[in-house]
Amino acid sequence: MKTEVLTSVVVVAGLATQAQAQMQTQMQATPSSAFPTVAFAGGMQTGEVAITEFMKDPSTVSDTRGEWIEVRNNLPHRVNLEGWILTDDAGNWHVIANGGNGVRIRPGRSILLGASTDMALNGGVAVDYQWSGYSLGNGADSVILTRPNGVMVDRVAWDDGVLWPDLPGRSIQVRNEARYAFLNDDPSLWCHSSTPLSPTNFDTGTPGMDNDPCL
Ligand SMILES: [Ca+2]
Ligand SMILES: [Ca+2]
Ligand SMILES: [Ca+2]
Repeated sequence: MKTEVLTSVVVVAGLATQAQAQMQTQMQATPSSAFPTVAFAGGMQTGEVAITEFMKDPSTVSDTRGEWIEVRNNLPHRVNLEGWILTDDAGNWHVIANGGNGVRIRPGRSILLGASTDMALNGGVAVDYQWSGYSLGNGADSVILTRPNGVMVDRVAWDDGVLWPDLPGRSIQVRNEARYAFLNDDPSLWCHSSTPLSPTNFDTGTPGMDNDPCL
């Protein structure tokens, strides 16, 4: 895992801002046994799970049915999100709960958290977990994933199309080589997806799969 992280950081360094170059130095200085915990503008992000794609503004279905977030397990073992908290900078929050049955992600894989698990209503997307009382703003907003003890695992905060991709009907996805909690703070490492969600839904996204290349 450690090797994979560092390799990815080196790959991305070619795209990097000065801040990322500094981050790379911090990463390499991280003790070998610990998963790297990095301080960034939004605070510490432990990064064992990372937000890798989100659909904030679906066109084919309503936002209340078609929003979703792709989250990836960057650890070499399974992670259970039950009890973790989805929140944002505006104070909205939702505790991930599944009656004690778990909301698990296999190592190196992703699951979708979203507004609806009903594929007949949500545009045909295989959402694994349905939130309530939570939504993704079409303007500036953020997604923050925290552990039950309040430790921030990842945070992604987007603007209203100034630095961030902002087209309706198209998911926003981080470069595959940058799918880590600290790198995904940089809007220049995100782009729109290009793959239609289904033969009948021309909104785009790569839910649960590697992201489309950023051209
Ligand atoms: Ca929305
Ligand atoms: Ca982040
Ligand atoms: Ca994806």
